[in-house]
Amino acid sequence: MNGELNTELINPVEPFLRSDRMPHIWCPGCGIGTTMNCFARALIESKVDLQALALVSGIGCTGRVAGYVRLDSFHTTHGRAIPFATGLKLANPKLNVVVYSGDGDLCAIGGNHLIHAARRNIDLKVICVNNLIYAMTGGQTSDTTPAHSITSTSPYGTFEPSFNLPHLVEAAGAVYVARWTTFHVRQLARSIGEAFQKKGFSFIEVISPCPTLYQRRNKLGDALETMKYYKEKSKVRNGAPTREVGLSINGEIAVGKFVDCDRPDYQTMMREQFVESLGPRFVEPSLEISAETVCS
Ligand SMILES: Cc1ncc(C[n+]2csc(CCOP(=O)(O)OP(=O)(O)O)c2C)c(N)n1
Ligand code: SF4
Ligand SMILES: [Mg+2]
Repeated sequence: MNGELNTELINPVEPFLRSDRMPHIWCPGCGIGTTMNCFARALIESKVDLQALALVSGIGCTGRVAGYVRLDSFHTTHGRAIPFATGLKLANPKLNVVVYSGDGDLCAIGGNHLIHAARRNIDLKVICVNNLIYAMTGGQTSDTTPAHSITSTSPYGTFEPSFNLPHLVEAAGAVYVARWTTFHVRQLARSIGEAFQKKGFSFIEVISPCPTLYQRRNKLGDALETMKYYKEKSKVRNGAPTREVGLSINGEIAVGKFVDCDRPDYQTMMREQFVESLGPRFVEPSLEISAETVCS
């Protein structure tokens, strides 16, 4: 080491960021940036063709990911990332389509789209950053807030049962389901890479801290204390029955790959149906979009 800064050494994920958009809006200690780092590393490691990749987000703190990645990305309306992504995938089946959004966006307002995309086995890779609340709007109780948590809308504690997301999406038909926390950066990057190898509806839940709204109100400490908490509370349970992996306020956080199976995806089933019913009249759809199609 000669004491000089080596300017050749840049952070390997930097090329994936729109640096001109920095500084970002996320609070210090927020977990969303960590998930993005893992996502970028998964792209590097799995050598995914970036020209054939689209990323779709909804609205929320997590939804801002779409604005910060140097990829073809779309920041859609609240709860509508999955239908938007479905349209992209159907129009251009060669695309790898990633949906990257929050628990509220994907599973509350967008919950109906989530279960039907899983049922249809649309070939999407869904990354759900679950900070257990609606963060962007002030920390309201969401569909994933564990009972007895304090939130802005439940100052005396929530009491309603929350969704167990891995169980929900498996029951609806997902072919790949995993959960990690922002402490498990390597495992998360590996899972995202695996999802790129799957054809069908893949769902990765990432338990992520919102120090500003959830951690603070629930006296869970700062970002570093939350990492220690995640380390202490998580237990790797690959292959665990998803009905057993629901979250509770201070209980174990089961992490791992829970589901990895295969069944025909939506477009394969559609083609098979048309071939069967149309016989020789079936014409393979062209993926070329002509100028007339675009302009008409
Ligand atoms: C139709 C509609 N309803 C409500 C809102 C307000 N809103 C914006 S973000 C959000 C919640 C986002 O929560 P989540 O998806 O968990 O993202 P987070 O901010 O926690 O990352 C809500 C309710 C909106 N933008 N549009
Ligand atoms: S409010 Fe919470 S989720 Fe949103 S940026 Fe801040 S720490 Fe992250
Ligand atoms: Mg949220």
